[in-house]
This record gives sequence, structure tokens and C-alpha cells, in this order.
Amino acid sequence: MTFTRRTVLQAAAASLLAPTISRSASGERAASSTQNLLWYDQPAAEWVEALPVGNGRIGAMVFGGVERERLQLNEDTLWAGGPYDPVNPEARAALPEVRRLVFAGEYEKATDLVTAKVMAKPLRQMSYQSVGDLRLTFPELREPQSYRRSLDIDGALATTRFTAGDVTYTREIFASTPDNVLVIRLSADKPRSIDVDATFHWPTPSQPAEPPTGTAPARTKRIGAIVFDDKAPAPAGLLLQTLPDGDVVMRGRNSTQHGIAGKLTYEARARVLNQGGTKKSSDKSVSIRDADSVIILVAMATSYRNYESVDGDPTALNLAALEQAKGHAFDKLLSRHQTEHRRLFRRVSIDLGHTPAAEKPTDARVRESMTSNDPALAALYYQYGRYLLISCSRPGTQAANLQGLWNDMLNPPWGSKYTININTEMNYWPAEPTDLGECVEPLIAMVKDISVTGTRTARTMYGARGWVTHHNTDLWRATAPIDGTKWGMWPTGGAWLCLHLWDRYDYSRDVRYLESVYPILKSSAEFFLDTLVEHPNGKWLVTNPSMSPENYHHDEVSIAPGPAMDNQILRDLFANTAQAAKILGRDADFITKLEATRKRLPPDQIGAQGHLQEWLEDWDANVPDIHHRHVSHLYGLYPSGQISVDHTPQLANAARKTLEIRGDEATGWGIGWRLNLWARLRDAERAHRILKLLLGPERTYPNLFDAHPPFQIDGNFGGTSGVTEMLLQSLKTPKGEDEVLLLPALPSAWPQGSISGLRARGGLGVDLRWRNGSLEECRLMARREGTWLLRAKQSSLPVSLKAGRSQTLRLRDGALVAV
Ligand code: FUC
Repeated sequence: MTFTRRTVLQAAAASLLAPTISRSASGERAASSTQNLLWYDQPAAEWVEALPVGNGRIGAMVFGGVERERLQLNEDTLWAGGPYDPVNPEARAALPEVRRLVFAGEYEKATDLVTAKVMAKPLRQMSYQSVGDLRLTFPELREPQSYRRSLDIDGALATTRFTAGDVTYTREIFASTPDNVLVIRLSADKPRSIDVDATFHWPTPSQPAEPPTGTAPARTKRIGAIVFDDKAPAPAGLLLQTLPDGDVVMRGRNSTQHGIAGKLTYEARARVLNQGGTKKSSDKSVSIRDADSVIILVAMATSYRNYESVDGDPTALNLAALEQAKGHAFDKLLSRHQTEHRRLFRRVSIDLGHTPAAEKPTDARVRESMTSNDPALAALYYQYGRYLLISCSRPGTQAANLQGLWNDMLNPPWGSKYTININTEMNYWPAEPTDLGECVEPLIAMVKDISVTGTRTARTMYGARGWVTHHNTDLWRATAPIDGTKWGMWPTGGAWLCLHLWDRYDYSRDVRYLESVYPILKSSAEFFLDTLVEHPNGKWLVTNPSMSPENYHHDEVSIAPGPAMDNQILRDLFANTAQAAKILGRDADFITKLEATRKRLPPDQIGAQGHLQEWLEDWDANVPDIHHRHVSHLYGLYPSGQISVDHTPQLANAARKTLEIRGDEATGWGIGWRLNLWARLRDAERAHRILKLLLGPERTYPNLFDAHPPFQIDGNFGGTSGVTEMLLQSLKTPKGEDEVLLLPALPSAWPQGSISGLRARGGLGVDLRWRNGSLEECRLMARREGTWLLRAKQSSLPVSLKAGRSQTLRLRDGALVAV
């Protein structure tokens, strides 16, 4: 296929004249503008140009090829290995000596002892794996006259359209939640125009060795849309065949990794349904000739039931899904799918302004974004983050991993696991404020599992009550410290995850939900009540051994007592758990214990450069990497609200100083975090500058996936969260009142705009409209009765609302007033 300049221009013109047609929930045809559209005038040549669809559990990357189409497939329980427990029983006896060495400042010796006696066995966790590809070959298609592919994130539909000869071909692909299958429709504007061969292909192992934690491995150049790479032999035991009933199936077994045997079986199954023409099956593929249209339903499943049990029947699951889906016409499948997607997606809409830059294809917008004025790209990126979360994390599915749901490798970077010293948490930052609370359910389910496996780890490794997990986990809910002492010896991952359990309550104030997670909060707190140790200064109780995630305080040494982040996380854990106990009317003695212990956690300290100290000692000025990507000790500023411009101004200044020293440049998620932090510091222009960095071509791929590099989805979610923080912040005053900041970091680049459907703590819905850089109108809608302190610029106004009531606010002469 060749793409001439003329073709490109024609396609661009065609795209403006004929926007993607999508079908609305009501079944009406509606034209979606480019507002919620990613579009391109050539197929994807690289995986990071392909477009993601997903129903939370299964997904595909759509390349949009013309004579060959590649759909790279994922199922969220296809991970390497099988049920295992990597806890190291030698740890318990070694820990007292480790603690002594740490307090004596013998960090290298402490590191060596942890390496010898404490780390997990095996030292690595399992990888998330690709299912492979669905491959479509269109024998007669050549030389398209115009071409365009797009992803409509409002309709959750990927479309490829082009003309070849005198026929216009359209291919539509979506991943249905209600019907549990991928749906592909191949259609043409002339009858009997469709010839296609459909088959599966296994994934190519593309990454030889797991990368060391903390570094960014280069992504190898891999196959694009046009050439199928068949060099890698089929993995042992893989079966690819066409069954007598006409289904094409690929069945296999997951990989053995790090000595843990692959215990899962999986199946991908395609049912090819033609309208008109003929259908013929060969060994491994189905061929359709002269059809008017073709629908392909793809079901995928593994034998995973839960982290302890792998005896599910993927064939039975797939057959059930296909039988259900087959009963509906395409339009019905699409409308059921879009109704469900839009139920979540349309809760929030955003308008940051529109310039001619927005008319270009998405890859050009990203390429030019550092110099263009394209506020609509920020809005698109914002909604794309919400699209991705809806598409990779839904009730009943696995939580969003490092790549959400989308991964084309058997051994992806960092195993595409759950890194819980920032990345997994960042994935869920946008959920509550952008009204996607349901999408947090898989995270909560995962934490419930880890609280069980982590109880074993707490008991065996630490001789402690409660549960613990360290800096990573996987499908099998492994909780012991991994990768190496310098990254893994951090016991506070579970405590951080508890913040998400709490926030789910705090945004909804659903007491029944709180009751269901209270035992997990309590048990996490118990672990720290049992393991915090007296600091030699006789004042503090600290974690030991621990570390400030992934930062060395001296060459190659990270192990340390009581890093600032741990103290901040534990202040939240103890406060939230105590408050939960009070709300539920339970455990009075436990509350007293939590409050007393909390008082003995080391306070945040300001170091010699006026910065916020990362450790108990002021090592910050001499660390090996002063521009380190992690900013762990700023957890207190964001996501927590312990540090704030209004209530702890000195600490906020120190946090600012730390950010200045660290610099803006970082990995994708590192920039995403900095964006949220500068928004909390209410530096609108700095936040906007950082957002530009995030949207620039070094940190955003053509398909708008975040580039660590390589692809890591956390930056996308950090970006959506950061834009929310620029427009709305939901905090607490020291007295515990719900405080809502309107437009706290509105940059001059967005002089007018609006956002609707945001949420603040306490079940408050917030719509905002601004003009000339100033609030024009704020509309509040209370889902629950409550009182909120609304703040805009220098003005504040307490507002009390009963459930279901709304209130409009305006700024008059600089003062917020209810109208
Ligand atoms: C942490 C980070 C790395 C990467 C990895 C998945 O280890 O330090 O940058 O994001 O997680």
C-alpha cells in the first residue's frame, strides 16, 4: 500500500467533511466531532500507533491495515506462572540485626543482609502476557484512494475507512462489556465486495530479559500493520485450528517464569459470520469470498478463577459468550455496548477551547504540541484517560496494570505488573474526581486478595499481625519484597493502597461500603502497630527497614529508617482507620492506640536548602541523583492533603523548593506526578508547562499512550488527574471540613472553558464555567447531605445542601455568592 501526499490530503479533507458515524445509545445516527476523536491518515506502523479498545477484561490494539489487519489481543488474567507464595521464611530471624545495622548507619551491611536473607523467592514476580493476534488478510485490496482510521472515545469504537477501486470499505471494532466479546464488522458500500481470510497468531517474544527496576528499557521496533512477522516458532503445546463448527481457535498455556510453572490454559475463539458470499474453512483459517458484510466475534478466556485456583474452563466461557452475542444483530450489539460505555464516559465533559491546531490528525497534534496552541489536545488527552480507565478496569475484571490492559509481549517491561510504590496508585487517581468510582472496584478486589496473602507474609517474615505488601504485586497476589534490596525493601505499599479504599468511601460516604473494607484498613494498621520500632532518639516510632521509593541516599544505598513518605502514608492510614472506626462505632481502644502511635511518627522536616526532607537525616543535597523521577516525600502534598498552601504554608514552600531542585523533566509518570503537585501549589503556569511536557512527542506516543518510555499507562492517568487538580481540588481543612477549591490553577492558555460532572469528597457534583480567566458560574449538586467550604481566589463560602439539591454560585466583585 502506498500513501501519497495526495492521498493524505484527500483523507484529511474527507475526515472533516465526513466525520465518523457512530450510533448513539438511542439508536440515532449522530456525528461525533473531533472533540472525542483520535484519527490518522495512515495505518499504524508501530504498536504505539495502534488504537486500544477494551471492555475491562479483554481488549485489542487495532492497527488499521488495508490489505492486512492486525488486532493484537489481550485477556487480563493471562499472566505467566501459577499460584505461588514467594515469602522467605529466613527473613524473620534476620530482621532484628537488619534493624540494628540500619540504626547504626551501616547501610551497606544492612543491604547485604536483606539481600541474603529477606528477599522473596523467587526474586521476581510473574509477567502479564499477550494472547497473540487476530489476523485478517484481504487478498484483493490494494492502493486505497483515501484512508482514515479513528478511535471515537465517546462511542468506544475504532473505525478504519478507505476507498479502493470504486468501493468504500468500513471496518468497525469494539470490545463489548454487556456481551463480553470483541465485535468486528467489515462492510462495503457495494454488495459482494468483501473477501477476507481470518486466523490467529501467537505473540512473538519481544523482550529477552526483564529490565532492572528503575531503568527504562528501549522498546524494540516490532511489526507494523503491513507485514506479519512469522519468524518466532509457535510456543510448545499451542494449538491453532479451525473446528468443524467453523470457529477458529487458538489454545495454549501461559509461560513458566522464574521457576514458577505456567499453570493456566487459555483459548481465543473467533466466529466468522458472513452476509452473502461463501465461507470455507481450511486448517487454521476461515475464508470468506464475495460477502456483502462480515461480522467476526472474538471471545477470549483463561482457566484463572482466582489467585489460588486455575481450573476454569476457557472453552466453556468462550462458547457461552459467543452464543449470547450471536443472538444479537450488529446494531444491537453496538448500541448495548455504547449505552454502557456512555453511562460512565458522559458523566464528565470538558471544553478548554478550540483552535485550528485541533483540525489536524492526532499524531501531527502530538508532534507539534510543544509549540502549538492546542488546548483541545489537553481536553482530548483528559477524556482519553477516562476512556482508558473505563476500558481496562471495570467491576469483575483485573485492576489496571502498568499497561492497563494492552500488552503485546510475553515478557513486557517490568512484567507489566502492579508497581505499588506509585504506578498502580496513579492509575486510579482520576477515578473518584472524574466520577468513575465503579472503575476502582478491581483495585479494591485486588487489595482484598493481597490483604489475605499479605497476612501470611506479615506473619512469616515479620512475626506481625495484620498484612503487608512491598513495592510490587502480580496476578497471584505475591506480597514479599522483590527485584533487589535497593527497590523492594519497602513495606508501605499496602498502606498506600488503603488510601484508595478510604477515598472510595470519602467521595461516596457510603457507610455500608466502609464497613466492608474496614477490616482491611484495620489489619493494615495492625501490621504497623506491631512493626514500627523505637528510633534511637527515643522520640519517634519508625519503619525499619524501609526506603524512600527507589531513591539512593548514598551511592547504591536506599535502605533507611522512617523515610518521610512512610510517615506521611502512615499518618493517613492511622487517621483514616481511626475515623472509619468512629463512624462505624467500633474498637474504642484501638482508636486510642492509633491516635497515640500517630503522634509519635516523625514530622515532616525542612532541610538546609529550604526543601522538604526525604529522609530523617538531611541527605538530600548530596544524593547521587538530585533529579530523581520519584518524588515520594511529596506524597504529603499530593495525593494526600497533609501539606497545603493554606494550612501548612512552610511545608508547602519546602515542597516547592524540592520540586525546583528535582526539576520538571522525568519519566511519563514522573511528569504526571509533578503536574498534580504544581497544581496543588496553585502554580497554574508551571502546571501548564508541565502538562505540555507530558503531551509532547517525547512523553506521548502517536496513539496518545504515555511514554515512560516505553509505554506505561500511569502517565495517562496522572495527566487526567493533574488537569482535574488544576480546575478543582477537594481537600480537608485541619478541622476536617470538606473544602472545595474552584479553578485553583487555571492557566492563561485556557482563558475560557467549562467542565461538568466532577466530584468532590462527600458526594458533591461540581460543574464549572469560566471566562476571561475567572469563574463565571459553579453549579453544585449534592448526592448526599453535607456542608462544604467553597473557595475561589481569595473568597470562601460555606454551602449546606440536602441530598438531591443543587446550588449555583458566582463570583461577584471577587466574592463567591449563591444565586
Ligand atoms: C518503578 C519506577 C520505574 C517504572 C517501574 C515500573 O520502579 O521507578 O520508573 O515506572 O516502576
